[in-house]
Amino acid sequence: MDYSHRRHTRDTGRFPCAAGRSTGMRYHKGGHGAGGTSGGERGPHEVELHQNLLAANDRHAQVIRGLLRAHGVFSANLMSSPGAGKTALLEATLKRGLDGFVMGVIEGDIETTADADRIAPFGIQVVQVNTGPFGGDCHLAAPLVAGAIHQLDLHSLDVLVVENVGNLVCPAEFDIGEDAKVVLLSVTEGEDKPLKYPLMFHEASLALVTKTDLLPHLDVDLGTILANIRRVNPSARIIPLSARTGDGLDEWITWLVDGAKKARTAQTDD
Ligand SMILES: Nc1nc2c(ncn2[C@@H]2O[C@H](COP(=O)(O)OP(=O)(O)OP(=O)(O)O)[C@@H](O)[C@H]2O)c(=O)[nH]1
Ligand SMILES: [Mg+2]
Repeated sequence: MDYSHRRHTRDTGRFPCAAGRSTGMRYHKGGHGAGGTSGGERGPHEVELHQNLLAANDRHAQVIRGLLRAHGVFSANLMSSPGAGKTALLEATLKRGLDGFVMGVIEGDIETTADADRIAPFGIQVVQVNTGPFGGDCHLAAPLVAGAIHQLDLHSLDVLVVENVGNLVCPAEFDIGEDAKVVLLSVTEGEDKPLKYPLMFHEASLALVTKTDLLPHLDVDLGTILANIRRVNPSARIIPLSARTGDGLDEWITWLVDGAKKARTAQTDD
């Protein structure tokens, strides 16, 4: 078999992303040279615009980071393929509670308010952002998140969870001012995904292997999934869990609560 097409991925280092579609451009983060997003060469103007757009994103991300720190809010950016169980995890988390800490949620999707509608009954602050009106980007960029944060009362929050647009590649390329990137991989997606889509697993400090209740019905080996995540990111914390049965939920909630405590301490120290 001819594997020569693999060179494109190696050459660009990171992966193609539809980011910037609203500007008529395709770009992706990296500084890995000027390799085109689909194998073509980038001209100097395209590279410059690419860099300017990412620099603008990072400036917004820094403003968000400063704002959240000043309010003592711990923030996590949940990223995964569509349907890996991000919203179900948030529902289970809110059902269980955060030991007195208060969580707010930003829901990111291309279209619909379906996920915010699922979170709203818990009576917490939730803002839905849609990328559809801005070109339908497959990820949240910092300016959009900044707009959502301005709709929240940060004084009354301890934790802010941003559920990114379902996509296993692009969201990892954009800093949105979060304290931690969290990747979810459901056991139904197969063992090889960390190796085939390494960027998100590489960038995340926490990996949640979701839907473990389904393992008895699948031909996948949890040990192999964990080993593949570790191959890409040996230092990532990994928590297997099931939003359905609650297995692993306590460990995830403890991670969130620890983050909230640290953010509060850091705010006091400033
Ligand atoms: N069996 C089982 N099903 C789950 C679990 N978590 C989520 N699901 C199901 O998986 C499907 C997708 O879950 P969502 O929470 O909507 O996934 P998502 O990642 O938020 O999806 P997008 O926002 O569209 O990217 C739903 O049918 C859930 O009921 C779990 O722990 N076990
Ligand atoms: Mg969702």
